[in-house]
Amino acid sequence: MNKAITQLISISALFASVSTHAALIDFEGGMPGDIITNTTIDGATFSVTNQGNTGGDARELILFNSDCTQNVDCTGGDNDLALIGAGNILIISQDNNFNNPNDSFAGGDIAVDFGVNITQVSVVTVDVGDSRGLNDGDNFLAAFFQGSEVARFDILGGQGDNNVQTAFLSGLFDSVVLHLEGSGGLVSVNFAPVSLPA
Ligand SMILES: [Ca+2]
Ligand SMILES: [Ca+2]
Ligand SMILES: [Ca+2]
Ligand SMILES: [Ca+2]
Repeated sequence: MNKAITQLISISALFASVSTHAALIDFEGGMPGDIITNTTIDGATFSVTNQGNTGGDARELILFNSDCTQNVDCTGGDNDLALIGAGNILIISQDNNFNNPNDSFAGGDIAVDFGVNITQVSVVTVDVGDSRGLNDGDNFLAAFFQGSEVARFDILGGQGDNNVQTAFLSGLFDSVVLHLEGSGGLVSVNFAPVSLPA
């Protein structure tokens, strides 16, 4: 095999391995109540810390159906997570009742480990920084490179129930953490890999 073909193949392989990691994760691949803790979706692994427990077991990351009518029929009485059109969103379960998903009032840190270096991420949230007296920056999205924080986006406080916000970060990092002081849901994660060398 000549050198040009070898290079072409290796570039193609690199492109393929990189492009598989660019993704919009919207949690439509599962069902409400599915446990997402330590699950990998499109190359990104979701985990949670500092979320407390149900009185027994650690609170799990689960899916919640946000296509419910505000003030009427959301599971677990969580009408403040209604966001018509968003379908499944990710929450920290209050009580690990997977038949009646309900987000936790106690918050926690939802980590997304991309497994590769990325350059930008957008995280859409619902009901984060609601009317519970939280201030700007109490909730935030932080980016980490090899374990060190490199950037932070402060999510606004005092925005009311059902508010939707987008946290955006760019730079070079391999994981992000969504820090929640209280209740709220993660609607989507959109991330881009490092670009190929010219
Ligand atoms: Ca709630
Ligand atoms: Ca969704
Ligand atoms: Ca709740
Ligand atoms: Ca709320």
